Amino acid sequence: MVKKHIAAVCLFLALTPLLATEKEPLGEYKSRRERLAARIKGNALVLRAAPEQELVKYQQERNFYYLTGFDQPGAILLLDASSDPPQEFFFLPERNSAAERWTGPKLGPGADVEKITGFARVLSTSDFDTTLKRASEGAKAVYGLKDVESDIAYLRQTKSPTEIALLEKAVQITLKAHQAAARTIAPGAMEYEVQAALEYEFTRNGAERPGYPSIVGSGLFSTILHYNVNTRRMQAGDVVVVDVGAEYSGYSADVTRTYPVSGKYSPRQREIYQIVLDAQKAAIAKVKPGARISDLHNAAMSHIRSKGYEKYFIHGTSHHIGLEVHDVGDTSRPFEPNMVITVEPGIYIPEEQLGIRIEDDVVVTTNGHRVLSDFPKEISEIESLFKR
Ligand SMILES: [Mn+2]
Repeated sequence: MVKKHIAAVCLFLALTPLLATEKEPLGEYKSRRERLAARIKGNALVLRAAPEQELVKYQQERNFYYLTGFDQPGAILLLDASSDPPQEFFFLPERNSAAERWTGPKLGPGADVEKITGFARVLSTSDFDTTLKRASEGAKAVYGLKDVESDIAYLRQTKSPTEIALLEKAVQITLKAHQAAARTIAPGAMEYEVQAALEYEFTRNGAERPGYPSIVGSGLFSTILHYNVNTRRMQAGDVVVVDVGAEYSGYSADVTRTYPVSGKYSPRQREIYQIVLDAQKAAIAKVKPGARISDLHNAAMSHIRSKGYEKYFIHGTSHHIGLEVHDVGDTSRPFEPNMVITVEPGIYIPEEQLGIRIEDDVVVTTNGHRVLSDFPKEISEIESLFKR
């Protein structure tokens, strides 16, 4: 018995590094499955883990991860919401020692794994067909991912305390990356040098990857919203838009600052920068329960319009962040506490090679909001970063 227990602990220790860098308590995933089951009462649901691809870093399908916290290929979740109470089954492929020599040890079905995954029943995928057949007898329908996407998106829009902690960690890493970016930006430096410096901070601080391709756009490219080629040599007098976000334990930050390449904004750059900054502050001030993304956009737009730059503000002001950087869900839904959004107005004037965007990540609180990305954004603060 003792021997068996030691074997289980060894297996657990050996496999722990294969799971996500940081997870939520297993009960959190379970409560999501319960909430989803309540929404699809009377039906059964089958969700499959993302397949493994050769020489591609494994990334679990986001909804599957949200419901299970499990990030290995081959798994299947069966949620039978036709029985009362709902029943859940988790299936794993039998371990394959030959394959594991290529891609490392995996979890297989069995009692030890039930403790690690938080599922009461972890079966072999070879039992899936018969289990599904039994479960679907009493079900109105057997749903797949497409059928429940909007239900899961609804759940994903409000974050648990641990999700907010993971997002805060992603933001903190991203702010270190912005420090590194500001240190690297100089006349004559390449945009990709800035990208390298900031992504080095991502990796060395435990981020899995950039949450989206890092944007380092100088000169004319400051006006291209999703420029990510990053091959231009920066010139004195340019501004450079740095729009980046670390992905930490699955959660992506999204923070933008616009820096002066020579360390000091020109009078014209200051003028436009201040308009964007004031628009951003006006939008952030609107963040509270009950408000909507459209309220933020109206606040930012009305300031920019009052200064005559309406036609140069060509994108939305805000989106949710989470397991995806443009996170899922209804964008017209009124805010609730623990939603996390970006606030990011911008003005882009291609004929002047001048683009300014300022973006922060903000969590909705019970009576207002809290800005997670506490990083210099006043003109004098940004210029101070460059005094070296
Ligand atoms: Mn964004």
